[in-house]
Amino acid sequence: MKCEALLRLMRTCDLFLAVFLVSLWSFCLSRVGFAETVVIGADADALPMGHSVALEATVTLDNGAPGVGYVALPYANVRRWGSHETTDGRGKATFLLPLPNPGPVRLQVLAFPAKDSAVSEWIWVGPPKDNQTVYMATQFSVDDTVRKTTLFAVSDDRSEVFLNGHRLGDANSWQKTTVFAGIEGLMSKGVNTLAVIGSNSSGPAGFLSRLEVETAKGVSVFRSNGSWKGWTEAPPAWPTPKCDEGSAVTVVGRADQGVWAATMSDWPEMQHFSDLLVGTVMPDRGIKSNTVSIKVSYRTFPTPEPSDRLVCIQWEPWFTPSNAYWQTAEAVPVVGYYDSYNRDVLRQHILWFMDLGIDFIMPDWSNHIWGKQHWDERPDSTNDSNLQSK
Ligand SMILES: [Ca+2]
Repeated sequence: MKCEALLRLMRTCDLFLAVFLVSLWSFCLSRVGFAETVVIGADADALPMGHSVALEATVTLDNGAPGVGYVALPYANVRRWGSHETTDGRGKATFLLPLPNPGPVRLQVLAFPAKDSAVSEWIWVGPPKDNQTVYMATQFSVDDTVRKTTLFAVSDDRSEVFLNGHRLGDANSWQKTTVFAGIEGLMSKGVNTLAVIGSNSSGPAGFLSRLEVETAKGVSVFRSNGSWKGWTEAPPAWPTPKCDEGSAVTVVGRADQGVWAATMSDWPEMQHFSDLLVGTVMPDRGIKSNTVSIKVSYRTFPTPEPSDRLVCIQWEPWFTPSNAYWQTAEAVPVVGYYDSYNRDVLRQHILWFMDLGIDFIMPDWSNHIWGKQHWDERPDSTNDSNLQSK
């Protein structure tokens, strides 16, 4: 119906007017879904230190629809503070933010559009071994002329990448994404083959890729996953093997989980992990909310009555960049992904302990000296600069 109307328009109107209207229509379509605002509100404007304020953020698109599935990150005095949340079907995310420091606090929320729910997976051939070389490949069909192709790849430790038999180059980092752009000339309509020689020096091993293929019909994404085939020796016709003959690769994990996600900051499918960490300064990205100001007052604690019963809590101060990673945690703490030695985190923990009537704490970092006969045998992580400096 729209096409018929357009044809009639082009027959009867000036051609330039029609071109202008089509351009305007395309522009309007491209604007649909573009996020416009984040508005926040709090349930209090003053509270005692260590108490929590309830904060609600609402993401609204410029067409008035709710911004669903946005990642919302709260900030206190322009530093990350509090759990990160995803906006619901009404475009809303709610936070319970404990505020440990007396004085004025300016709260803001940054929102980022949700990434694809599907992510690429780290793959390998069998269990990782030291000084190992493996061969992995996938075949996929493209049913239209290819306009643009981009490959994103990460490897632990190294990979040599081939597209339809042509060597694209190496992806030799597990911390930084290697991008192969402008490779559409190597693509063809029909079946294409992406092949990788993976090498592992020691420890964990994996390869991660995302291939974006643009045609007139849109962008198709081909991810590394369990559909790939793997070999321990180069198969016949390498690097364009028949992929119906290999064994399935081993799926090591999702791109946004596991040990690699802790340091890989530029993978296109992932929220920048560093943005989630407590204490990080607000970046100049994302959609910024209004500011809500809260006055946090100082308070004193009564001296406990003498008692023949003492309450102790075991406290695990092991969340540091070189020890436990939050990517493997099943939940997000109320204060967010924290460093145990962040001053605000320590202060809030102590305020909670005091309100709970805890008499003393037992810090546990025994994992650092587990199984050792002597203090001098302690591992490097015991001497973490975070522990020493704080
Ligand atoms: Ca390795």
